[in-house]
Amino acid sequence: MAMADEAQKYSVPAGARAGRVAARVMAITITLAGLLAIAAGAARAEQHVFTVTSERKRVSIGAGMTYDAWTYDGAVPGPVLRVKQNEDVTIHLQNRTSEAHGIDIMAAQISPKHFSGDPTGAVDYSFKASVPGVFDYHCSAIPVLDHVASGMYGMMIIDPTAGWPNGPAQELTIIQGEFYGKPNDKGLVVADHTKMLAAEPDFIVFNGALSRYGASSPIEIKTGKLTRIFFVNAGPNLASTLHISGVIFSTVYQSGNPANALHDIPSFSLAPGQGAVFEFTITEPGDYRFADSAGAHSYKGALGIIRATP
Ligand SMILES: [Cu+2]
Repeated sequence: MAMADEAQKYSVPAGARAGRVAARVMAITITLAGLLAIAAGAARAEQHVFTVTSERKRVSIGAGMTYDAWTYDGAVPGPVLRVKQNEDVTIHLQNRTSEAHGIDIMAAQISPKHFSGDPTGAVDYSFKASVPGVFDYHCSAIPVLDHVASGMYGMMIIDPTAGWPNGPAQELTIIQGEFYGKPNDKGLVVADHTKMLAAEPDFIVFNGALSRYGASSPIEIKTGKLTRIFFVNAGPNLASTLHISGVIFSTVYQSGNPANALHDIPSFSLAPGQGAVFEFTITEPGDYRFADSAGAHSYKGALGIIRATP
């Protein structure tokens, strides 16, 4: 299961923060200049540095099939990047391929010229995570359609400064994506640009693979506790309408922003590139089917099982 706190391994180690705090405390006994320095330090936002690589990788996409993907860090989707609101974020994208790649994080309010580098060069930029929410990120190299359809997408979570209004929860991260092409006799799905342009995917998946959350590998949660799903529809072409059979979402935060709260919603649609946070509490134990409500989408793979136990 893609637990959201796995993202913390990409963040600044807690020890580094503790060291900075200790340094500030020692300075208190010195001079006025020292005190001013302390004030400046206190105002400085936490800095999160994420180093991500562009890599070609043959990945499993479920049902015995593989795909020659373009990836971040060798996986589809890429890593969950998680910070707190108002923290400073620096992105280092190291390119381990021979073609151009980039990374467009939809939480970054800066010139898009920063998102792509030279064909084989690195990409480096910084921004302030000023708006809370759950955001899509994706490759910015041309054609973007092919790069996203080939696996270059992921999720950034920006936790609100005041925390989530409904408090702690069991958290999940789910990204919906599409694959275009038929498998050959070895199960290798060959990318089909014509189908990408026609917006006719052969497979629609949660977190990169068909049947990732089937009956033999469901998402496991506890009854009676709030569950919070951070969800992004990476597309690149089709809408996603998340529904969990037997569940009405108590709260949906459009774009994952607590300022955009909706209540008692049974299903909710997201265009490509959009995200939302879904909250609910299951009381009765059982297997709960979650799916894209568009029948053709769940038929092509956008479904899974949430298993709730006491
Ligand atoms: Cu790319």
